[in-house]
Amino acid sequence: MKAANGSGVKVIVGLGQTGLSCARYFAAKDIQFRVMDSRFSPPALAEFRAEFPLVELELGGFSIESLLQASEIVLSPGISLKTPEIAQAISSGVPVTGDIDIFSREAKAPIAAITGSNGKSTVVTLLGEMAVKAGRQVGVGGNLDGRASTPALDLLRAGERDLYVLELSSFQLETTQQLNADVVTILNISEDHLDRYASMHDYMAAKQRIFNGCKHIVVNRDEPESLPWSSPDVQAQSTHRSSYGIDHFSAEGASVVSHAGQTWLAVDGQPVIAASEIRIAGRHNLANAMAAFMLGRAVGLPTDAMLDTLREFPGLPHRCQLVRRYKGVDYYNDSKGTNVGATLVALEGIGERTAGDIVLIAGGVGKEQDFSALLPALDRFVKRVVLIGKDADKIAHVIEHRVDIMRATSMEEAVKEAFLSAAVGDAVLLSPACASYDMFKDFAHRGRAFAAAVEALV
Ligand code: UMA
Ligand code: ADP
Repeated sequence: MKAANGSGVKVIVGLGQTGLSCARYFAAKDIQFRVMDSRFSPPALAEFRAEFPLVELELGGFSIESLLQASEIVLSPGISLKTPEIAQAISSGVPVTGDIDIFSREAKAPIAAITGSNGKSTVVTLLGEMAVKAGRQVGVGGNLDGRASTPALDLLRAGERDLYVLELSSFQLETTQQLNADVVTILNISEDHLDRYASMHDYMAAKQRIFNGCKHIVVNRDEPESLPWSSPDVQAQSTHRSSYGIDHFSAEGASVVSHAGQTWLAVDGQPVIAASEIRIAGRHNLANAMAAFMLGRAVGLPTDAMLDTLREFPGLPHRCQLVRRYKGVDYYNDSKGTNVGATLVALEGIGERTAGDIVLIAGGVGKEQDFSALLPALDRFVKRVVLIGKDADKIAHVIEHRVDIMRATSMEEAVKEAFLSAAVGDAVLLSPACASYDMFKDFAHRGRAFAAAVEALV
């Protein structure tokens, strides 16, 4: 691999997982590049130095001179297009792209792409499992978190595939011009990332880019936001559509029906599986199951393999996961509840199945969300909220007149407060409605801290 010291080369901005995957991709194609990151010690630094000792790195800031000389900027999702140096380079005519656009140009197999505010990882993993069960060579990656995460471009290195399943965040879609996916869906929209976007409109506009160039759209009939906008930026006019919905029945696509005294999932009006047979529980997971089924159908997966997977898939950790029952109280870890929409679903799902009340542990980085949307569910199900994290005051300001609140400075303290507040038949739920990075490495770290604190009670 040649080192790039001059101008007119690609500049990869960000040296996390995405930046490293882009570097590997360019190196394999013998394309010259350089890398910059605003941090002095970005996460992929050691791996990068080991793999590319000769490639120039600029750390500790974004140099506008280097950006203006770039033939193209390849922007990592963690960096907004509105970052002043990036915005200046764009207005000077430097083209900007992201890993997902590059991936879509290179991928030789069909792409199923999933976005939405909540449920992405569940649906992506479920669809991946369905494809495996059907004997397909599937590559699953994108915005998936933790150990499951493979940046899109790294999927191309893993040999031949006959299907790709990508989880896409609004951040990744910002730099995606033409995804050209075979099937796409926006699962749902609720407030999130309003610390990055000026408005919900901006956030939704980023998500809408998933439709560009797609062949088939799976629509959630219960969520009008899952439909493509008719705007010049969204090119999805002549695509095939199929749909699913819990509240809105349709004789075509997936619906929920009453059959033999039970709730069933129906396809094209015919019951195919009882809801009770689907292993992931709760109404939101029924929607997730239907989404995965309709996406799988669009890429030709056989029905039997998909239904078997629905019977077997246990769900992902940190999503409404029962940690244990102790002294008659159930302790649930929903650390992946990182926005108000997810916490509402958790409160409703667990509230319905709990005889007593919920003690909720919430708080963290609030991402400028409107926490008043939680009030009706707090009124209905919650006897006390234990607040943690950076935006505890902001949340308290909105909810304290309606529900009893306490503060804690660590997860151990929060769990102890919750334990003292809960009575037999109650549930303690960690569903923070916030991001975790003020106190934890990520949501999984937060979930493990909760589980450890619960075990410590015992
Ligand atoms: N950063 C800087 N300076 C830089 C570059 C990045 O401070 O020069 C910061 C960003 O602001 C961000 C962090 O570093 O806080 C990570 O950014 P990144 O773009 O380097 O991230 P990657 O390591 O490439 O990981 C990204 C996704 N992360 C984000 O979009 C923040 C991962 O999704 C994804 O798995 C990975 O690409 C592979 O596709 C994680 C995530 O948290 C799970 N996503 C957000 C979410 O789901 O809410 C969107
Ligand atoms: P994402 O990858 O979009 O963050 P996950 O599948 O990881 O989605 O779930 C994140 C959170 O959202 C969890 O707390 C989960 O209980 C909740 N959730 C999952 N599916 C849905 C859905 N369809 N609607 C609302 N909330 C959901």
